[in-house]
Amino acid sequence: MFKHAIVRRPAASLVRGITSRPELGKPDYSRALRQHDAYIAALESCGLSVEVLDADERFPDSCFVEDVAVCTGRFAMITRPGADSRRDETVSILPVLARHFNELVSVSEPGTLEGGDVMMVGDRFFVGLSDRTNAEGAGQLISALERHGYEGMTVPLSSVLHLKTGLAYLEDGILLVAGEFVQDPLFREFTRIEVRPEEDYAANCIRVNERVLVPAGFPATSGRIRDAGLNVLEVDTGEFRKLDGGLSCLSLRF
Ligand code: CIR
Repeated sequence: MFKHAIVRRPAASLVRGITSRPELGKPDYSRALRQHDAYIAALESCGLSVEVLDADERFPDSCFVEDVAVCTGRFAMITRPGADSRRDETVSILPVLARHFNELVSVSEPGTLEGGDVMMVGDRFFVGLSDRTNAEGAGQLISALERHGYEGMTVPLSSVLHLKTGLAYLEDGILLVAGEFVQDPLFREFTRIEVRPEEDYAANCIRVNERVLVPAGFPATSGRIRDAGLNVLEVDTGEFRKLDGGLSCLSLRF
């Protein structure tokens, strides 16, 4: 059960954020702010108290706050983003998390880790090895997890930006899978809901208490999640998609 979420307002510098999809165009800032308002309202409707941090113009990607920390039930880890332009986003999240967690640990050099690469499945954590998260960073997280009685394992990625770009754990043994993960034997134990290739962006959903937040505009995926008996809430993230960002990236939940 999640009680809290932390989000950061998008900065106007968002238009200079990192993207692998320039053909989608630059985000429209006022539309992004409206979508962010609706995202906060969606989290609140799931019973969360949402702490809204001020925009930080120095960092165009800083609204993707999921990447700067990993929050568990027992401790939080401040990451060390692999993207150079995002490296110092962690400085301002530390005092915020210190108010919520008794124990904070940090990834140290030469480790890199981004929260989008970490998927929590009960007491187990899957950690993607990506262009942003290296073996050293994943190893530091897994050691911290093991010290706190959790388990962690790495997952090599081939084409997605982050692990949760292509996977979402929806609780109750249900895993949403897209692309390179559809046939991956590592995830055979789960009841899998497959995301069609043309809807692959919709693999980034989040289960928040009794609901599953699904990006708006992906009817096959939301239909399949509903068919599994889950309560879907659609949220428009179209402007964030232009920067490879989705529903999970926009908050820290704990
Ligand atoms: C980036 O490339 O870092 C941002 N434009 C998008 C980050 C998305 N975060 C996530 O998937 N957790």
